[in-house]
Order: sequence, then structure tokens, then C-alpha cells
Amino acid sequence: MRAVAQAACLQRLAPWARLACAAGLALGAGALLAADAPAPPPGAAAASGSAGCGGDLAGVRRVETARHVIAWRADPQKISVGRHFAIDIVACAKTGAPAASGIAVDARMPSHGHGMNYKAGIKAIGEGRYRAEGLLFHMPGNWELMFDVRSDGERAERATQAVMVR
Ligand SMILES: [Cu+2]
Repeated sequence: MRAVAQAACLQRLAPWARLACAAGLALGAGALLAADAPAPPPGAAAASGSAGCGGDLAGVRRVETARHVIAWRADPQKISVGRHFAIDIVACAKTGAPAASGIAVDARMPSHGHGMNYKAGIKAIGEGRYRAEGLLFHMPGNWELMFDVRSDGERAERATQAVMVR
């Protein structure tokens, strides 16, 4: 999975983004990692507008912070108990907001007061895109994904997404 993602990552991107690619892949399974995105080029599609954010990802879902729209899709799309999954993410700035400079992803079960037993790694792919890997929901029930979005010099803003797994 990682090798495939790396290949796709490296093929599609400009040289400046390949560095982010390689850096992200080198992060591995450490603590919850916040990926730092390279500055998006002017007019980057991912940073313009919110309604179409991540529109190229079929089946994408969207959540919002005050200033950003987070489009996300699990890989595989159906999250199963006890199975690792990844999340493809597109961060789009709302009108007048600065582009996201980094995102962290985590998850918890609010009604149980615990998080995951695994820590997700996240890598910036470029142009507002990220891939979080190594997530696993170890029990059925109501989970909450948390996307913490940073902009340069600003406090992180959180968007949450309820996810029910059986
Ligand atoms: Cu639980």
C-alpha cells in the first residue's frame, strides 16, 4: 500500500511536491504526526472554494472548520472494525481564509472516553492534499474523526466527523 501510494505520489507531482512526498513517507508510524504542507502554488485548485472541495474523489464527505473545508474519503471506503484504513484528505480554504499549512488526524470514541490503539501518520502530498495512514477502529460503535487544521501563525481549528462502524 505504501509503495503504491509512493509511486502515485511521485509520478504526479512537481519536484517541490516530491520532497513533501518523500518526507511524509519517511515519517512512518510515529506519534500522531502533523504534516507540513509546502506553500501551495497560486491558484491551486484545492485552495479555491469549498463546495467543490475534493470533487475529484468519488464518494467524498465534507466537514468544516471556521475557515476550511475538509473533504475526506476512507481507503477502503467501508471502514471495518479491526482493519487498518487510510484517509485521503483535501483541505480547501474558504473565501478570504489562508491556505492550510498542516493537518493532524486522530479519532476517538466520545461515549467511551478512549482513542485508537494505533497512531495515524499523515503526509502532505501537495496542493492541499494529504494522506493519513495507519488508522484502526478496534471496536464497533460510534467513533469521531478529528481533523486539526493549521494555517501559518494561527491556532489549529478542529473539524469532527461522526463515523459509525459495526
Ligand atoms: Cu470504545
